[in-house]
Amino acid sequence: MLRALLWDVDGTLAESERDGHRVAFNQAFEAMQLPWRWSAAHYGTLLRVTGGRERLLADMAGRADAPALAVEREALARELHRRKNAAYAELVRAGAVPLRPGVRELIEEAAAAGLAQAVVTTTSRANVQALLKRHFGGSPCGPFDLVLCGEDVAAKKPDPEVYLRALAALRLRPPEALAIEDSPGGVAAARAAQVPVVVVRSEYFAADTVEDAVAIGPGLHTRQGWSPPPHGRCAADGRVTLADLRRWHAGMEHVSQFG
Ligand code: XBP
Ligand code: MG
Repeated sequence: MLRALLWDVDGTLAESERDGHRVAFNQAFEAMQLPWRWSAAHYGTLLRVTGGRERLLADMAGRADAPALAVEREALARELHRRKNAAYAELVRAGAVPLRPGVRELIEEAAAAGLAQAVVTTTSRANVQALLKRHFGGSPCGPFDLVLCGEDVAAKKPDPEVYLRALAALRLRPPEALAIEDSPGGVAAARAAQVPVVVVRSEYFAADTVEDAVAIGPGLHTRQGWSPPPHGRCAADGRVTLADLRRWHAGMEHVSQFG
């Protein structure tokens, strides 16, 4: 039986990367008088590295004008990341990072039905708090019972640690939960923790092959384009409902590969 939804953040709750984190990284480069700027396309490649600080270090490894010593690169990445997170929070406050359509409705529906809900993300706590404050106000956790972030784990996704911690904190067995993810790394993390996953395609992972999801589709705002297709009654606005998630979850209809 489905008892909890475990929500990824970047790409799932919000399309936060291209117009949020990427813009904020570029603002941090500018503020530190560095000539580096990440294009939308280059950022797509860099997203294969999870974690903003780790992403900065991966990019510096390929730059002739990055500091030569590892210790200097570490210090620069830390400072850039701190500035990036501050700039990202400002962008979120200004409304540059909306929730993806259908997200709020499903969160509210699941809460009304008594499901536990957690955030399970590799992003930093400051970023999640800014997003939750902007869109949900109130408590620092917003509508969620639990918020686990990059600082809460020793190993970020695709490591399953964040999922294992969420299951332990909510006292759930993996099949009692359903993860909602957008990236192959996020799906791998959930599956390594034995948690079934629904995949909502996002801008940067639209064409990636995803293995081992119970369902995959273009977003929670529509029941069109999902595999397997939802059946049964649909909401007046045509979005994916909790009943759809329950059916996918109950079916555990593992479709091994979506191109
Ligand atoms: C996505 C990420 C993060 C963000 C940047 O996490 O990989 O690294 O791009 O966040 P998820 P930080 O999809 O699990 O939410 O700079 O705070 O690391
Ligand atoms: Mg994601």
